[in-house]
Amino acid sequence: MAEETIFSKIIRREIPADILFQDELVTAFRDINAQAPSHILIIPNHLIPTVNDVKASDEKALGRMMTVAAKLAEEEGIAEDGYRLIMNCNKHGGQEVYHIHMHLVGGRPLGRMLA
Ligand code: IU
Repeated sequence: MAEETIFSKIIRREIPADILFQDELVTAFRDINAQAPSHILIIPNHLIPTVNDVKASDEKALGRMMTVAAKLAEEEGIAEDGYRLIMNCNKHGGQEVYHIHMHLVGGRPLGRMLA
């Protein structure tokens, strides 16, 4: 069994976070170290440590992460100008929290860098 991270506590609301959306599959909250005016993390409610661990049975939650990203981008007012969705995997990808998460980053020009 993979070890829980702080994100499981955020999902269960055991520690505070600025949660913008939650349903039976996913949770979205503001990143505590925002890199842009809008920086939101969208995560599955069940623990998947890295993208390498993704299974076909996770597809429903992963699809929901995308629809929630689009909805939140609209709500943040960044949909038209644009934004970036990022998922980091393992050491070279710069992953720090081993519960997969999609970064939704926008609100300023992000340049040509991938991350
Ligand atoms: P990474 O893709 O694993 O590098 O991103 C982890 C992100 O989680 C990073 O941007 C942190 O600022 C963010 N984060 C958070 O929002 N709240 C927390 O309690 C912790 C990390 I720990």
